Amino acid sequence: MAEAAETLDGWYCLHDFRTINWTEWKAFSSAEKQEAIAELNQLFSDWDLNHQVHEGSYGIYSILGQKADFAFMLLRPTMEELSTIETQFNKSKFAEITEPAYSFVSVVELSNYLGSKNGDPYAHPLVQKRLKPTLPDMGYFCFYPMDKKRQYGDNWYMLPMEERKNLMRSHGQIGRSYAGTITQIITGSVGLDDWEWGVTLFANDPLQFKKIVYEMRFDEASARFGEFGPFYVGLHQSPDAFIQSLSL
Ligand code: 76R
Repeated sequence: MAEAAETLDGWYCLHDFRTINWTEWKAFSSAEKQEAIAELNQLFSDWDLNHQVHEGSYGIYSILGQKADFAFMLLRPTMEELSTIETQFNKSKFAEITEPAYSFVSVVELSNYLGSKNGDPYAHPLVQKRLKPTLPDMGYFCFYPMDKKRQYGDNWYMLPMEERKNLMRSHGQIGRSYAGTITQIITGSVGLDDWEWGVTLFANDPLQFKKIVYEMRFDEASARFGEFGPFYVGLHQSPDAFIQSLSL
């Protein structure tokens, strides 16, 4: 058996994609709209408070294309908290006129391919910062799930550790050349959802998503072993902007 990679695991993560049934929203009376907006404001201000005291984080994104209209990315120390938030939202007036589009359950993950073996890796402040990330205030968001191949001949999970380390080193080098341009959060979902990882990217220029993903396609870790699910791209929205967009 190949040596298993060890993971460092941080906050749990829910990516929740929904569409809006505009016909139903427009049919709401103004009292119903007000009720829906007041509830949303309350929910968002709870999320914001949690984010300020660094007990979790959240992002609201307006999704382009027909796969979804908006997405919430929510991070919390426990699954229970995520479950509570999901139920709170589902019971809200606004949720009555939304429909599920896609969701992804995972946990923020760092692997041991490139880290040093000395001491407790969790003790490192930089590791803590990456395992409990504050979602960046960058203009654009990109999410997609992925797997590493398990096919005869190209089975990532049967490669020796040394070989996987070399491949991840090259992958990390490409990644680091986008420092300051792309912020990435890798969340692990083996045993939690249908794919092995969620890749969430943030940038101020959406073209950089295309650049990094394309460049990585030529790198062996992705070229040979990467398998990809659906891509979602969107714009970061403040709670106020999200609510404003309902009345446009
Ligand atoms: O965590 C680190 O910074 C160390 C280096 C590193 C690891 C171990 C790293 C760096 N990644 C790691 C692991 Mn990554 N990453 C992706 C994608 O579209 C594609 O082809 C792949 C999707 C992108 C865009 C990306 C970006 N990475 C992983 C893993 C887990 C693999 C495993 O355990 O087998 C996956 C699935 C994955 C996928 N990666 C970086 C980036 C970027 C931008 C970096 C540099 C981060 C930085 O140092 O700032």
